[in-house]
This record gives sequence, C-alpha cells and structure tokens, in this order.
Amino acid sequence: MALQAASLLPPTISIHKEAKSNACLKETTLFGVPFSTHFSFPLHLTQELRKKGVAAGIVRAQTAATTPAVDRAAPQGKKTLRKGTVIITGASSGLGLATAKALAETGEWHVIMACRNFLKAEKAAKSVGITKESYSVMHLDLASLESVRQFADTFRRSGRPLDALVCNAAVYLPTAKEPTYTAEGFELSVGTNHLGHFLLARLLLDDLKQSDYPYKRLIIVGSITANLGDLRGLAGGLNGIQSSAMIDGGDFDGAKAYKDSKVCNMLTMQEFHRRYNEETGITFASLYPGCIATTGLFREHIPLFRLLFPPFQKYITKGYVSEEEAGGRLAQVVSDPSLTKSGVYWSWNKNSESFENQLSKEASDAEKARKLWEVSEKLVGLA
Ligand code: NDP
Ligand code: PMR
Repeated sequence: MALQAASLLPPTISIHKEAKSNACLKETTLFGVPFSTHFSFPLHLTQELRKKGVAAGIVRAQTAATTPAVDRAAPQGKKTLRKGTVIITGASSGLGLATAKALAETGEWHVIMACRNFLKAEKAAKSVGITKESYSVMHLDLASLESVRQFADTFRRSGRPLDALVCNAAVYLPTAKEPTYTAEGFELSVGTNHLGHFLLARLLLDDLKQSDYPYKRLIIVGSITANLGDLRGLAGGLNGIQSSAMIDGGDFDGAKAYKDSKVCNMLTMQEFHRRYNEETGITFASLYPGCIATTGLFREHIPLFRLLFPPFQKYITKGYVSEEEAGGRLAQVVSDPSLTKSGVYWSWNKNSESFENQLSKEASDAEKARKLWEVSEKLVGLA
C-alpha cells in the first residue's frame, strides 16, 4: 500500500514509512493549493462501512436514568448502567454529527451537542433523526474563551454528570492569505482547535473526575502532523502583532496552522494522560478517523479541490471514509468498554479494526507537550 501510494505521488512529494500505516508527504501543491510540510496519514484504509462491526464496538450496557452509574439493586444481581452523558464539540456537522447520531442510537448516551450555531445544530440533529430525548444543544464558541467559560458554567448548572468529553470541532483555512483571529486575538485555527479545547478540557476535568461511570474518557480528534518548531510564535501570543501568527514563528500559512493545531491536540492528549490518568482513572485518547473527504472542513478550499478531493480519496488513494463510518469509529472510542487504554492514538485498518497507531516524532515529543501545556495555560488564563 505504501508503495502504491508512493507511485501515485508527483516527484516533489516524498513518502516514508512512519508507523504501521502512516506516511509523510513533503512540499507540493494539489489543485493549485499548497500542500505543506510533514503531512502524515494512515495508508491502510477501510472501504465501506461495516456497520455491524462498528455497531458491535459500541457499549451494550442497559439503560436506566438513575444515579449512581451502576444500580446494584437490579433484579437477579444484574448490573444496570445509567445513561452516560457525552459532550461533543462541533456536533452540528460532519464527524461530530455522525458520532452524536451513533451514540444516541445506542440508547445509552445523552449527547450534549456543544455548537456555535444553535439553530444549525438543532436542524442537523433532526435531519439525521436523533430523537429529542437523547440530545441537548448547548452554545459553545471555541473561538472565544469567554464562551468556553460560560459553556462550562452552564453545563455544571445543568446538574448532569459528565462521563465523556469529545474535542472534535475544528476550522481549516487553507486558502487564507492573511491570518484571522479569535475574540482574544489568537490566530483562528490554533485558537479554536487547540486553545479553545485546551481551556474547555481543563475546566471540565473536575466534572469528569467526579463521574461515577465505569469508564470516563476525554477524546481529542487528531489527524495529520506538522512541525511546531520551538513554539516561539505561541509563546509570543500568536497575535500577529508582537509575535508571529504561527506557532513556529514563521510566515502565515493557513494549511499549516490547521496541521499545527492538530499536533497540539495530540500533544495535549498525551500531556493529560501523563498528568492525570493514574490519579483520576480517566482515559485520554486521540484518533485518526480516516479521510472524511465530504465534510464541511473543506468548505474554505477552492471549488476545484472540493469537487476532486472526494473522488481522489475514494478511487485513487482509497483513503476515503464515509461520515457514518467515521462517526462509528469515534463512537467506538467513546464507548467501547475494551478501549480503555489511555495515552493512545487510535486508527483503523482495512478490516475496520481499531489498532494503536504510532504517533509521529513531532506529535510524541514529551518535552514539547510539557512546554505546550505551560504556554497554553498562560494564554488561556489558567496560570
Ligand atoms: P466539519 O466542518 O464538518 O465539522 C467541524 C465542526 O466544528 C462543525 O460543527 C463546526 O461548526 C464546528 N466549529 C468550527 N468552529 C467552531 C467554533 N469556533 N466553536 C464551536 N464549533 C466550531 O469538519 P469534520 O467533521 O471533518 O471535522 C471534525 C474533526 O475531524 C476535526 O477535528 C478535524 O480536524 C478532524 N478530522 C477530519 C478529517 C476529514 O477528513 N474531514 C480527517 C482527520 C481529522 P459549524 O457547523 O457551525 O460550522
Ligand atoms: Mg491527502 C495516500 C493516501 C492519502 C490519504 C489517506 C490522504 C488523506 N491524502 C493522501 C494522499 C494525498 N493527499 C496525495 C498523494 C496528495 C497530493 C496530490 C494529497 C494532497 C492533499 C491536500 C492538498 N491531501 C489533503 C489536502 C488537504 O487540503 C487536506 C488536508 O490536509 O486537510 C487538512 C488533505 C487530506 N488528505 C488526507 C486527509 C485525511 C486530509 C484531510 C486531513 C484533515 O482533515 O485533518
């Protein structure tokens, strides 16, 4: 497969084996748009949704709207599990919506759709047939730290326990020539995808700790990797004034800013694991869901890219995964009782079986993860 993929590449791209199923691409352009450094992705990819296989991964606990999590007084000593509560950011489209649907359909989860556009989220939930009693929409704009704080407060006041948090939302601005900024003045991709989620996860960690659910999880959606350098741009505030808008201090590059934010997501997951897994029993994990070429993530790309990307992934790279299948994968990471290992980056092989993927060198740099944590804490006002 690696050879197959390599033979498809123009000469300006080099591929080398990174992990069991990862490859790295270097500088080139596709459909006239820069395709920046250190692009890595799984090569063993599934074709069509093996719905039964995916569904089988989802927890088969019985439901009861009671606390504590396990009702030991159930008849014949049978343990019943209350409905779990999961928060999914960016559940108004794509992977987040498909995951919300997959979890809600089990009848075992109440899904909090944490979205910036309330009406869009409501319509989306209805359009995919999520039943009224299995979801709520709560406003969250990750591009505003104030909104993140408000969300955490509102959630706490709802009185619901928190059993799983899925950091899924993202923006991708590959054609932007100039940086744009969050409410607090951070470059938008890293500000939303990393800093917004970093604050959210930190604020909700106590709620997760308090959950009495048999397993509690914090999942951060990962993807391709880029190089963050020595974080000088981030340490300078990522505001394009005193410092660069790029984490590595370089010139603005929208595609790289997204990839930087994804490395941050994966480093953050591992730092959470190192700091809190043992003490709290929370599972911290990340995943590569596959190439879901049809989602809204590519809305800012040029029209030609949006037209050609899905067939290119479907028929040439064979990296394409439907939203439904990817949603099943993320739902599995949230709820499969066997996926309790923490600090792991999940991927799927061509038989739709999950496996622990290796992280790239950049995404597994423990020293960088620690530094990123400390700088991010300062930027979001936690230190
Ligand atoms: P979508 O664009 O379909 O979904 C992104 C979601 O994030 C939307 O619901 C969007 O809300 C939300 N969002 C964006 N900005 C904010 C914000 N400021 N506050 C709150 N929510 C926000 O993309 P995908 O489903 O593809 O992406 C989901 C995740 O999957 C991302 O983390 C992405 O990095 C990852 N991923 C995707 C891959 C792919 O091939 N598509 C591959 C690998 C990883 P709204 O609906 O209002 O725009
Ligand atoms: Mg890629 C060989 C397999 C393969 C896979 C699995 C992906 C996934 N891509 C592959 C190959 C190639 N891509 C090749 C050979 C090229 C050059 C012709 C190429 C180009 C390319 C571009 C320009 N690919 C892209 C882009 C994007 O803008 C997408 C991106 O980086 O979004 C951030 C993208 C992606 N390719 C993938 C995946 C999963 C993406 C989206 C990554 C994400 O959403 O996080």
